[in-house]
Amino acid sequence: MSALTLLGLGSNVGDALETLTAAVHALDDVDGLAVEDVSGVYETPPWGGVEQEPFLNLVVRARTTLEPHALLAETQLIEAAFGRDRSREVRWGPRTLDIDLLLVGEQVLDTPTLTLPHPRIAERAFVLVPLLEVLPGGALPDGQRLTALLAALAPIEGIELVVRLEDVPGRHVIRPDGPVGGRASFSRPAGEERGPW
Ligand code: A4P
Ligand code: MG
Repeated sequence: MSALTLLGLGSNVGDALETLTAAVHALDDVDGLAVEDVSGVYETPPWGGVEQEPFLNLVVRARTTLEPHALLAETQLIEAAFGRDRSREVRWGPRTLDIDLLLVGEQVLDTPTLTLPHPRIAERAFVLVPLLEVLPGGALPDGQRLTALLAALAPIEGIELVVRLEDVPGRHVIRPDGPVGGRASFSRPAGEERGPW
């Protein structure tokens, strides 16, 4: 049985677009994780009070057979592979790559190393805007609708769609077994009337 998982990616150090593109590929290469869809890439004002460059953010929707801590271990390996050095970081400061586990199925967890859903989804338009793109009609496990959470943050300023990865020449995000042609290689499943869970 696989679980639907939503991962939030952010970068504001180095070539953020290059990093995010490569990170999506790296996620898809993880055994037990298959990327289904990727949101647009958004430029977002820094959240959290640290003065720093704007971020690029996107959200990945994937299926996973990994249990959440194993998934976190994989995402942290990818963060490290992109040069992230946690020992030199300021909280909510600049990042070459941050990967947050936003949702893993309907799991609710609160352990020293992993909290699910991610505890700051509701405060972050930079998460909710791309998340809604790949999970329209989505809700948190406690039933709160993502649209309601985003509406509560209004007015939202400074979040701009920069590009879709599939539209960047030479940076196509292509699944080896994906469809040929079409808009996105990570296609949305047809007819999701019942909601994604
Ligand atoms: N951890 C617990 N739960 C989770 C989870 N659901 N997903 C633990 C991922 N990690 C989780 O992570 C610290 C520890 O949290 C991990 O070792 C893991 O065991 P972290 O990424 O260093 O920091 P954090 O405390 O999780 O903070 P958070 O909320 O992820 O924020 P960051 O990463 O510090 O924020 N502004 C914009 N516009 N866009 C951004 O992407 N990013 C940051 C960096 C600040 N401002 C931003 C952005
Ligand atoms: Mg994080």
